[in-house]
Amino acid sequence: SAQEDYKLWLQYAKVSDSKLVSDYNSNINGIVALGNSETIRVASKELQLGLSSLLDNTTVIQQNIEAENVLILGSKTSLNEAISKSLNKEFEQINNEGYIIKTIQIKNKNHILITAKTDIGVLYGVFNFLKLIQTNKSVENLNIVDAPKIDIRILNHWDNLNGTVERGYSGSSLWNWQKLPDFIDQRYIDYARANASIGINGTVLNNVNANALILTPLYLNKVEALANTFRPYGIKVYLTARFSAPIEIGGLKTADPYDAAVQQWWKDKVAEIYTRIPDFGGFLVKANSEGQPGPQNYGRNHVDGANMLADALAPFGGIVMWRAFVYSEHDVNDRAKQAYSEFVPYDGKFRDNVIVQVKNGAIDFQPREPFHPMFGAMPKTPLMMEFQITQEYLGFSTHLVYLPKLYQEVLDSDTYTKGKGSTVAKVIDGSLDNHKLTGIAGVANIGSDINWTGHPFAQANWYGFGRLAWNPNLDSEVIAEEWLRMTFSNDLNFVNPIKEMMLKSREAVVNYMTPLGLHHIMDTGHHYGPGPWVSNLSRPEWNPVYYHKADKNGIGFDRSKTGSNATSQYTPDVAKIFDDVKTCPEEYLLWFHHLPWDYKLKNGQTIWDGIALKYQKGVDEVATMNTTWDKMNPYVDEQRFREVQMLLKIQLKEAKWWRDACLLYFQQFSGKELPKGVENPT
Ligand code: GCW
Repeated sequence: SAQEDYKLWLQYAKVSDSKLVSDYNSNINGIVALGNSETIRVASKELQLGLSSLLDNTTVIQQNIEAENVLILGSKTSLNEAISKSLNKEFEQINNEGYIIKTIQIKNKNHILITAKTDIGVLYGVFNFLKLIQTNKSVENLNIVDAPKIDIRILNHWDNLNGTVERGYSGSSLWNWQKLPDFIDQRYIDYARANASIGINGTVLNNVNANALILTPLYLNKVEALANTFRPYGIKVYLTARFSAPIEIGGLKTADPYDAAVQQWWKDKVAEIYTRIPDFGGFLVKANSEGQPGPQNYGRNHVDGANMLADALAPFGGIVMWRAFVYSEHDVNDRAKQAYSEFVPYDGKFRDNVIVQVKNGAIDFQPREPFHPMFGAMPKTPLMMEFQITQEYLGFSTHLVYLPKLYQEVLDSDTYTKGKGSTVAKVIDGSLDNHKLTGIAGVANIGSDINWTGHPFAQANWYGFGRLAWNPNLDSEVIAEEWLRMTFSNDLNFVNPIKEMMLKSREAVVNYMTPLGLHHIMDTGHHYGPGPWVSNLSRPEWNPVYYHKADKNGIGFDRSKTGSNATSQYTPDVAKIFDDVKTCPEEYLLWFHHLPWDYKLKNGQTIWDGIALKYQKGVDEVATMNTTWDKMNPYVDEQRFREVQMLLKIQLKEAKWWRDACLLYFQQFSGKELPKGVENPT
């Protein structure tokens, strides 16, 4: 029902196995919550909500540990000394946000303790304890010690102040600026609960294509109300800073970062924000990219701009997340090279409280891109990851695509900057170059739709982003399984086939949209559906033909030594692999090489046949997704079952649309017949 749609992975559906229910209940005879912060209050409330609905366990909060099998929650300082000491080893293994869930004995009686160094850690522990029950795991002899590997785990909302969401496909913005600050929508609280349950600890409320008005008192008053709402859940609020704000709302003539009045304006503005929001996180900035103002407007550079804002934030502990997604209209030889060229020379020049936010690939959130060459290339600068959770180029909220597969592929990629094993994950968790400031951002797919994300399965991408932000080494398969169990059912007749469907969905979309390294051939502007043909957009790099370069001689973008030489931005070990058409992984073949239509792939097929068969394979995979889902009626409530069924039917229709459009278009150049096995255009 609509309720289930809304509840995300916090369904807390009654555990169906009665033996399990009684096992759980025998371990939970009461709750003792130590401490009286707002966070401890929401943690015990969540526990009561979860236990009553999962187990009909209506145990109440008790003052003393009298019974056996009490659930005790509280941070280290609230524990009695003996218990706290007995956990010294565990406490040493966690940071401020980590947690411990452990079966302990007090006076020979068993209890479950959920503890941490901070109350927020306790809240994370509570959600993870509930997850054990949600996924039908045992709660006997518990000994779980877990802590996040990345500090800033943050959502980026591309939400405009008028309620629209740039690249948002699930309704309008959650933030009701008109009713704030006095009206606190229950959605804000449920948003915070959902995020806290997966460890997300920050949110940028507004679009990187920024409106300076967010920094005026009128809006800051509303932002403050949201910050107050999110605080108990450990979520800090951040804002985007429009670089020209000193002119637009400050009445200054310039926004030049070298101008003393401009510097002072930002200092005053930041101080004003902190009087309202003492734990304000900082600014996210898109500057000198796609028409946004920035330091280059004044002949200054990224370092000048970022450091000016960093200096204003530093006294309060705030940070600047400065985006590397820049490309100018002037150098269009290869757009993929621009971020690296503009940023790498500045390595080591940014203040300590600046972190450079880099998209996972060098173009723009494609179904598949090789990892961004900036990862590993700026050892003296902390870099944070920017993933897109909203599916701008992957079928909006209509297509089912399980993105943690994509995220994991990027995180596991090896930069080789310090030899084998220098993965992107190690760059962003700070371990490769010893950085203290670490972060990972996801461009949110959340909106006002009842189910938050438009597609019921797009909830898994929000969930999976949070889980990988907590621990970038987690396996996307494990994440899919826990999400399915919490969101739908623990029945293996459901979990196993649907997990497989999710895991295959990412490769399916690559196959039916952009196989073998093709990219950015979506229809221009909105990026939905195929559009590999010439468009009439003014800038060449907005035109799909710029990316595939198909002609009578072949197809693909030569980024090797003989072409744009973008390969040279990778470390020599990696560059060598990509450069040589023989060693270049075939999934990136046309990303790095322009090849004749009858070039032979490893399996003996020509490029033309290979492309055609991949498109067909993508269609076939979506057909299989449909038949798999059609059998799931018994395990899913009627509404969600039908929603997914209708969406998968559209996805199949559109996978064929992609195949037919792209093959008919490319066929003009290849001049070849479709190979056997590829359906003729319908
Ligand atoms: O992917 C492109 C989008 C723009 C977006 C930009 C960016 C917010 O098409 O809508 O602007 O990237 O990341 O800045």
